[in-house]
Formats: sequence, structure tokens, C-alpha cells
Amino acid sequence: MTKEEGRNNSQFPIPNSQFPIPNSQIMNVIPAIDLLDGKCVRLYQGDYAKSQTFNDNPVAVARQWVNEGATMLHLVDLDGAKAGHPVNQAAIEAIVRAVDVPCQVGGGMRDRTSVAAILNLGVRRAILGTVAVEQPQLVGELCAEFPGQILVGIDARNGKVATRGWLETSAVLATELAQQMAELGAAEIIYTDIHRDGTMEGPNLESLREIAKAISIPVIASGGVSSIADLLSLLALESIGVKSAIVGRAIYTGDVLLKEAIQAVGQGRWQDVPPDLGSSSFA
Ligand code: AMZ
Repeated sequence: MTKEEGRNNSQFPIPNSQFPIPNSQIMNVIPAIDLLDGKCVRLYQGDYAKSQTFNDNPVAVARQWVNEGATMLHLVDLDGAKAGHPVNQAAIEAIVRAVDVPCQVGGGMRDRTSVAAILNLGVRRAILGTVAVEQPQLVGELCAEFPGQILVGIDARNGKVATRGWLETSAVLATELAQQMAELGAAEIIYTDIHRDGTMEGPNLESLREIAKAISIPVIASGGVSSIADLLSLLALESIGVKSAIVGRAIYTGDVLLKEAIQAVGQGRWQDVPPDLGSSSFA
């Protein structure tokens, strides 16, 4: 029996893990659902003391984002990231079963067992943060065992990587870690600028450019998106590998309407329509 069959025959049927990853030729807008105590919250700069609950029912939130056009969801187990082991599996499993788009999940996975368990729930991709700094060889092993399903979340404070719920800052440089993780087989890198996260100050385009130029796997931009203009500015980095943007607070406050964001930079966007040169009125 292959590993894939083994997983499919597990106790949990896999409702959505087989759905394809969205088109990489456009900017994927990925809504974030951050889970604290089973609720959908947003933190300010990752500070657990500055948490704001947006909805007690994360499944309803997930359904709403999919109804508005999301082709993938980004789920974070904030309790798990702090505790060092997954905590919000029940909510994650409920979301994965409720939606028909792939989900990527991070927070608290520090060993093989927790990664295998989350993928077994039907989660399409597991995100590793702390272990990338503390046990890089484990990331390599997991990338080999679960090809295409391991993402590395690099969360940086002034260019240095933060770990353990962002309560610690390591001496490791974000760009160097990105290079090492790409070599070890990570499918994509999620880059979060902690100072921007939850602040609506716009993404850190300089740091994103530095990371994207340093590696040849796709980069997912995270942190700070506050407007459609911010998403449009990320398009400038698309050709060097910034293929997706995670949006958090802005879609909860209503500053960004997910549907409009997808129209602006996602599937069917005007940027990809070839100009009708023949009828141009310009010489
Ligand atoms: O906001 C925070 N304090 C926070 C957060 N969003 N802390 C961790 N995380 C996310 C990372 C990544 O997706 O962005 O948790 C994941 C990493 O968890 P871990 O347990 O692997 O370091």
C-alpha cells in the first residue's frame, strides 16, 4: 500500500486534500483564519494580549470566504504556536470538512506525528515555523515524506526569525533560513513581517523582494495588507516569485472586500488581458 492510500484509508475520510492548489499564474489571495480558543481572532503584531475576536464560529467564517471566491484558506492555530503542540484541531477539522477548497495550516507542529496528524485531517499543506529554526533536518525529512505539502513560515522581526508564537526572536536571518528551507525541499515560503502583521500598514515590499530574489520557490506575502492598492503593489513582485498574498485583518474590518481583491489581482484580472493593439487609438 502506498503512503497516499494509507492516508486515504485512515480513520478520517479526506474531504478536500485532493483539491488542486490554485493557479500559480495569478496572485492568489488567501484569507487567514487565526484560531484562539476555537474562535476566529486577529492579533496585533502577533501579541496574544492584543487579540480581537471577530467570530465565535470559524466554520461560518470559512464558508463566507469560500462563498466570496477564496480558492484556498490559511488557518493558524495560535494556541498551538504558543503551546508547542496543536490545540485547535477540532476547529480545523470542522473547517476542512465544511469547505471545498484546500487549506494550509500552521501553529504548534513541532514533530512528525503532529504533521502527519494534520495532513490526515484532510489539510492540504502543513506550515512549519519554529522547527525550521530549531530542527531544520526534520523539515528536510518531512519534505521528503510529504512532497509538496510542507510550507515554511518565516516570521521576521527586523530581519531575524521569530519562533514559539513569536515570543522568541532567534539570531537566524530570514533570507538565510529561506534559502536553507528551499534547499531542504519546502514547497513555498510564507514570509510575515511581524511589525506589519495586523497593523494595516501595508506589506514590507523591500523584505519580500529580498526573500523572493534569494530563492526559486514561490513566496507567499503575509502581514500588513490593508487595501486593494497594497495587493496591486505586490504584483510588482510577482515575476520574482511572490505568487500569493495572505489577507487577515482587512477582510474582517471590511477595508478589503475579498471578492474585489480577487477580481483585482486574481483569476480573470485585467492585467492578463492581452491588449487589442489593432484598435489602439495611440500611434
Ligand atoms: O501571531 C502569532 N503570535 C503567531 C503566528 N501567527 N505565532 C505563530 N504564528 C504562526 C506562524 C506560522 O504559520 O505564522 O504559526 C505558524 C508557526 O507555528 P510553529 O509552532 O511552527 O512555530
